[in-house]
Amino acid sequence: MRVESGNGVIELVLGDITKQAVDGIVNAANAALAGGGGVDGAIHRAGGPSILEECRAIGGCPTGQTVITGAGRLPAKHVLHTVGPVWHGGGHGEADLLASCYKTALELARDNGLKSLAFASISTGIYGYPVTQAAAIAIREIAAFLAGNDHPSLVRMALFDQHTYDAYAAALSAQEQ
Ligand code: AR6
Repeated sequence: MRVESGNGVIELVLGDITKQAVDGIVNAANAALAGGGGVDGAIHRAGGPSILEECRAIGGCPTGQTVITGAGRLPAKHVLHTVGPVWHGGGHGEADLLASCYKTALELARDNGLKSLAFASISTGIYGYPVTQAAAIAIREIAAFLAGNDHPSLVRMALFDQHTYDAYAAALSAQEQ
């Protein structure tokens, strides 16, 4: 699915983020930037040890914030590591923190001159954020950013399974109306 939005395009693809040949991919990291399972593990495995070395040098990242490294052997040029909230029922600031992940990643991409950016579905795996709610926040934040900025002009969600893809497709269709 591909939709024009503000000064750019929002794209949804069903697939592996480590295969995306874009200027930046956004990893669902943890606050220690220590690597882990899920998409984080896949990115470090495919990209090689230089990404973890750069993460160690940075030291950590608070929830809702984003840092940038190189991308090692990946086809992307950079990895942006954002730290999503763990879902604790929705009453602990989770929505604002998740919105901040998308906003800070997009701003960091812009400030580094990136033209294309691909996100994984932040917080909806191990961190347990309900995907319908997470998708609505992600699409809202991306559309707001594209309305006010020239680049990155291509923002892609790389979604790993059909259920997740369908949730983002529904959120993007709702945003269009
Ligand atoms: N490409 C795209 N999406 C993927 C891939 C992939 N290769 N692999 C998994 N996903 P998760 P979180 C999807 O658990 O919930 C790690 O241990 C996955 O199906 O990776 O933010 C970190 O170190 C799901 O839809 O991230 C943290 O400790 C989405 O990516 C913690 O997990 C996010 O799932 C972060 O948990």
